[in-house]
Parts: sequence; structure tokens; C-alpha cells
Amino acid sequence: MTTVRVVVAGAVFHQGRLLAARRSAPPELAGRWELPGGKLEPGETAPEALVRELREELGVETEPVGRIAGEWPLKPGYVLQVWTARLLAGEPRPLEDHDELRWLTPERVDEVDWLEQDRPAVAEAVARLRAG
Ligand code: 523
Repeated sequence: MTTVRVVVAGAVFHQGRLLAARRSAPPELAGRWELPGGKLEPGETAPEALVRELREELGVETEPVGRIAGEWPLKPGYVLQVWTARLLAGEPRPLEDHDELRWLTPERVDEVDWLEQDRPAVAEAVARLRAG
């Protein structure tokens, strides 16, 4: 039996903006922008993993709000799921895996080079941001 592993990413909202993070590794993904997150660990739910990853990578506390419908294939054996999340505390800093962060308004969301697999979820996140 093959188990598909889930990577969870967060569309983090704060004051009408969406957080974008530029990857610093691996070489084939470095320089591209993503919704930050990471792999689920055994026994974790996706929202639990998201809170942990955003704490480890960015030093912030967040609250997952709702899942963005869909699942996007990554490398073989991995799929991407995306949740929206609110920033509760802290100022995001690129502590690991990223070298730049940006808060994007809906009008400016296309100014960074998003990973292809993140684009559908980014579009839906922006629609939710615009809707308030
Ligand atoms: N993606 C991706 N988009 C996206 C994330 C968070 C991850 O396409 N928004 C891909 C990139 C990697 C895989 O998912 O191929 C795992 O993401 P990664 O490296 O951020 O997961 P971590 O932090 O759990 O990885 P390790 O700690 O290195 O195991």
C-alpha cells in the first residue's frame, strides 16, 4: 500500500494582506514564492501541523480558519492542502527555509513568482481576502 503524504500550507491573512514567503531551498525551488508550511508529522492533523510549521519557520502564532477546497500534486507521494489562517501574535521572520517575506495586498499578489502548485490556492485566498 502506498500512503500519500500531506504537505499543509497556510494562506496567512493580516490587515487585508496575504503573506508570501520566498524559498531558500532546495535549489530547484529556491527563489520561488510559496504559502509557507510543511509536511504533516505522524499523528498530526493538518491544522496542527500548520500551526507548528508556521511557529518553527516564521516565529508566529496563528489560528487556522478554514480549508481551501482542493488538493494539488507535488513530487511523487506528496499532495498539497491549503488552509487560511489568521495571525494571532508575532511578526513573521524568515527563521528557516525562506530568505524573504512579503505581505501582499490583493492588487499586488501577482508581483511575486509563486510556485505553480500554489497558484490555485493563492487565487482562492485572494478572493476570500477581497470578500473580507
Ligand atoms: N511545497 C509546495 N508548496 C508549498 C509548500 C509549503 C511546500 O510546493 N506551499 C512542496 C515543496 C516540497 C514539499 O512540498 O517539495 C515539502 O515542503 P517543505 O520542504 O516546505 O516541507 P518541510 O518543511 O516539512 O520539509 P523538511 O523539514 O525538509 O522535511
